[in-house]
Amino acid sequence: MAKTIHILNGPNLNLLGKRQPEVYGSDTLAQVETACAALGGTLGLDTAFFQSNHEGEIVETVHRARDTADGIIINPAAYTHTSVAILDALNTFEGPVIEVHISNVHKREPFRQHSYVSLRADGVIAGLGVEGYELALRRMASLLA
Ligand code: CA2
Repeated sequence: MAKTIHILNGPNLNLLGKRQPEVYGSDTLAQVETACAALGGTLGLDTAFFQSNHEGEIVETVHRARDTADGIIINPAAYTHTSVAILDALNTFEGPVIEVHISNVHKREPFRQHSYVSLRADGVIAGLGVEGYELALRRMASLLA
């Protein structure tokens, strides 16, 4: 049976492609979702894509993933740098977790250089644009093979 990967996106990523293209590129989140679904198909992975501007909703999505997902790819956006709640939720998930950032957070403001989620993530991709989601999916395929 195909494995299922949940791809979770945090606050403001619904604006991807519509604002700040110099930082985040010009692809929309809907285009990223379509590209991930297409690549997932070739890798034998089902993908389920989520975005929320609310911390508690992301926590609850991780809880649901405990029973429905084999792996999680997460771009927690600003909650990366603030959310012990999302870290705690991810710590209850048993499969692989890959953290993705579109921008190179290490080249940006000091507050972006700490990630609570990295304390749980099995891998982190930053600064490779939206391609980072597809690279994370390829890594998931190897991890779950
Ligand atoms: O580089 C990333 O992917 C980030 O997770 C994006 C977050 C930021 O807070 C993190 O430090 C790094 C911001 C997401 C906001 O997304 C927007 C996209 C387009 C226009 C405006 C905001």
